Amino acid sequence: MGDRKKVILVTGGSGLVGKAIETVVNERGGRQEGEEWHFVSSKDADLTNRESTQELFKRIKPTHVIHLAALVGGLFRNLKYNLDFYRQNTIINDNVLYTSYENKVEKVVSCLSTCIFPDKTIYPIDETMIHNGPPHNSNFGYAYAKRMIDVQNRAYHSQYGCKFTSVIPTNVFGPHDNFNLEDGHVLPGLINKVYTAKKTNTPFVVWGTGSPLRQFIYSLDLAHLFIWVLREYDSCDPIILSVAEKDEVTIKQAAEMVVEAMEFKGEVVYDTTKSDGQHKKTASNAKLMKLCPDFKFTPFKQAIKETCDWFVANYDTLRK
Ligand code: NAP
Ligand code: GFB
Repeated sequence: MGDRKKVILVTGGSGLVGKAIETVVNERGGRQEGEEWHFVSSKDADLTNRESTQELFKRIKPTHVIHLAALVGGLFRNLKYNLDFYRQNTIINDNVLYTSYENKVEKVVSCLSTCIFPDKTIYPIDETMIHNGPPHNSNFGYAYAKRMIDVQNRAYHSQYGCKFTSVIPTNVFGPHDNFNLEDGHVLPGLINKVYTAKKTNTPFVVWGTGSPLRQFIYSLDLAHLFIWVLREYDSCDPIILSVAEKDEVTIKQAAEMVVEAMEFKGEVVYDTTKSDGQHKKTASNAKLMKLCPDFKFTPFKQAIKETCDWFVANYDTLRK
């Protein structure tokens, strides 16, 4: 990473992925000698505002940026607010990428998502398919905003030679997630609902049919991979960061894992009046595994258990 003192700015540093990277940097050997890491949230700068973005960069003077900040949500939040997801994220991304260019940041790693791929596609999906057709209608606003990061990265590279790249995580879960039932993703939603069902002796309600398929990556595993991308991955082309296709599970299987981890003994019901969203978005992690053949993902059952334990221990202060 060059020989200037490394100052790494992590936008979205207070979120699920940001806190995982902070844990790995501060507690699990992710920091290298002499590096300065800054994990920022909207309290440090509202990145939808160009001036506050520029002030943040002037203050921190980053040499590297991990760009996570975004309006983020699960299926049901996306279904309701496609315009907000498009506008807020395109504004944040333009501010962060342009300000990184203005401040001669050596490398920026931004974040896409496997839900942005074409809905009608062949499987497994790989990095070459991002723009091959419209995304699933449930989150088209978010998906197009994210796809534009890839377009901007290529444009900054071709016009100014900037080393701007991106990663494409699959569904992420772990400590510090957003456990809010309306806004959050499926695993935090299931954990929150089982906790309440257990406490109130009521049925645990899973939304949808339980048949959709997902690949889930533990936030702490993603954090290790993000740090590897920052240090070692030198292409502008995006790279999928996901567990293997074979590790894909149904929502029903995920719900059963949460029931087991939370030791819930009550009734489980499926509310099929709620949307299933995208049936599947099976992604290939072949490119990652070719570059990191020895990387080991945390077993799903262990990751779910650690997340449930974190949820129970932090119930009073977490986002719900
Ligand atoms: P999160 O927990 O909701 O955190 C979002 C972060 O962005 C927070 O730190 C938030 O700061 C910050 N932020 C939002 N609006 C901002 C603004 N206007 N100015 C400054 N900061 C702002 O999200 P996450 O799950 O960690 O997601 C991180 C990245 O991973 C995102 O780019 C997301 O698209 C991507 N991703 C997530 C998943 C997933 O399943 N979670 C899957 C694939 C990709 P505050 O705390 O101050 O609001
Ligand atoms: O994580 P999730 O909300 O989003 O998962 P997506 C939705 C799936 O889980 C649907 C089922 O099949 C839901 O019916 N589900 C069951 C639940 N119970 C629940 C629950 O309590 N909460 C939630 N949220 N779902 C998102 C994209 O798609 O993927 C985002 O919309 C983002 O943009 C994210 O990229 C990674 O996986 O369907």
